[in-house]
Amino acid sequence: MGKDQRVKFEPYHEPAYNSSIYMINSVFVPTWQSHLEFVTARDFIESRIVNEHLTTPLDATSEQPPLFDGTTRLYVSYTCPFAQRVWILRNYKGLHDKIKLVPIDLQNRPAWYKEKVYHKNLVPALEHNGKIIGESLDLIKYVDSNFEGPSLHPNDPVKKEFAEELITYSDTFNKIVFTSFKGDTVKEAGPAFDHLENALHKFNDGPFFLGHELSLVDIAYIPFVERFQAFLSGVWNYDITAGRPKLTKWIEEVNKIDAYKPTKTDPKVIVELYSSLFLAKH
Ligand SMILES: N[C@@H](CCC(=O)N[C@@H](CS)C(=O)NCC(=O)O)C(=O)O
Repeated sequence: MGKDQRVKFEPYHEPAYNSSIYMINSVFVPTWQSHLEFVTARDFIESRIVNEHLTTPLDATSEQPPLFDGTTRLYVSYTCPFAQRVWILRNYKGLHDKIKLVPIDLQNRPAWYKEKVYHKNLVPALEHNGKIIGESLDLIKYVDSNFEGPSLHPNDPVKKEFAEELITYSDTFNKIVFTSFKGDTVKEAGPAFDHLENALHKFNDGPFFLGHELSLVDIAYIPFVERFQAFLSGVWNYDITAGRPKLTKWIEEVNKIDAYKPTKTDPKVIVELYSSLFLAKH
């Protein structure tokens, strides 16, 4: 890719996803209370997701939104997998009204972001109760325990230990796969996906890592598996689901989650971006 050509960062809108802009369940059903007894907590949360128009990312020319005025803000980039973790959780817990999404253009970043908001100059960052918090894995735990809605972190000690182990492993997983892009990709990346496949066998009431309910573990992995699947298939013709039935089912179920759909990046953009990052000739 030439120096002046930039990948256009747009949130992915699935063609089958029937709306012109980022619509989730198209309408809030006013009679939900009468149906409440028939729906699970998950259905209930997803039914509360309101239509959300994603705004244009703020760039070097944009004014800073007021800081610490009582609004809770989640600073993201629409294509950042780390930010996507927190974005999915915020959607899943139905926190659209409680946590305002503030997209940042990382290619043309506003100076005030580093100077006034987050000194590390990274996304995601959460502005809450007069402080700024970063680091996506810490943030998903923070949002889960400091905001309303059912917890996505287990109480059961066995599940809790397994969850912590897998959340910690997510950094290793990412490192193995990202490193493989510069080496013998399929051979080096394969064992990382086998690790996920084996982990998904642990609780047989799946399809998720801790059983039948989505948890923070799934949320930690979703954005990265999304990108790796697109890139490995698009460039190496490597299907990460081949011979991995649990991972196949996990991806299938994850893709049904309304809270996740508007956070997805177009696979073509992933292939283009990752090709420019990892396949550049030196
Ligand atoms: N460890 C951080 C990583 C965050 C991160 O690397 N974000 C990238 C975007 S995906 C970023 O802000 N990059 C800007 C930069 O490196 O200057 C987390 O988990 O939140």
